Amino acid sequence: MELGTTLTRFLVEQQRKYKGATGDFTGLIADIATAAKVISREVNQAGLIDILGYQGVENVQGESVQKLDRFANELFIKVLSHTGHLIGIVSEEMEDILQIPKSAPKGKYVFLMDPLDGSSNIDVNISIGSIFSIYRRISEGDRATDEDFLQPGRNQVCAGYVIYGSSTMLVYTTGHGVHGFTLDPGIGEFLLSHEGIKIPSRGKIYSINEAYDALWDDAVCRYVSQAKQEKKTARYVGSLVADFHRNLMKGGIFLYPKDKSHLEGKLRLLYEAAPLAYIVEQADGAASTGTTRLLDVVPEKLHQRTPLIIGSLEDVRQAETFFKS
Ligand code: AHM
Ligand code: MG
Repeated sequence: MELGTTLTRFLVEQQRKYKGATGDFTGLIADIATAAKVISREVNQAGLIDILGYQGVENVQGESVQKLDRFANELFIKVLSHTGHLIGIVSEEMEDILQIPKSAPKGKYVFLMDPLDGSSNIDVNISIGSIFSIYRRISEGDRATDEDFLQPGRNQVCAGYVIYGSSTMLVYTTGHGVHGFTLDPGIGEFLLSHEGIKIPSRGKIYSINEAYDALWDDAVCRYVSQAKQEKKTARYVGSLVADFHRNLMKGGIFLYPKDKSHLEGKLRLLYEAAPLAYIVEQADGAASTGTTRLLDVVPEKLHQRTPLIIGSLEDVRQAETFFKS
């Protein structure tokens, strides 16, 4: 489709193209885009208004929550609760499942999100992002249950992220390729900028927090030294969406393995790793725990952590040989 097409028109055309499409995603993605525009505006103004700084509370992972995290969480909930498409929401910012209120129509999907990932970077003007994932519910009845959310990533029906960077972009997949839209702030519309994104099968970049090298397993040490021998270059923002987006565009590998102080890894399976894994596979890349395809991991807990190795297909396959040996 022509570059510059609005997201709304693209969604309508996609809905026409795929038989059996109900329009559920057209509505959901349009609503996600609305929330993204508001968050984008707030992120851009964060340096101007007194919205920075920790609020003095901790989220379910025991980390400090910044004001914009909470704002983004509440905004997504407000925008998505009344669409009629969802039955429940899980967020990094909430310990339990949020049930769609009794007053609102219920739908057949569940929504998972990290409403504002990398938020410690906001006050130093580094890109941050929102990540989301959608599954068809499994349970019946008028409440979402754990089993609706504890599905392997391969069951996702939609996943995406928004990056609030030098420009704001929305990137998503519904299983028919990965498409990217750039926000034109002048007209307030997301415009098609990247259709059918494919990640190069090999990249020059490796991204890992090398400060943890003393804590790494032998496999990680050996892989990173191999990457250096191959004259790869290191890039690590420390903001997952930014590190992932750069590698998706240019080719490369991102690793957040488990180590002696992150015994299960750091990143969350359901709303950080799995959505990006679905996107990268749709872009012909790969995602792994080191030994297992990430999308095949069956979650046991809503806020479960996982090791993550993600990026260009050949780079990820090569890294896996170190973890499997
Ligand atoms: P957050 O969800 O608390 O923002 O933490 C997730 C972030 C990711 O964006 C990033 O990839 C990772 O934490 C960086 O962790 P580290 O500082 O240990 O390298
Ligand atoms: Mg996060």
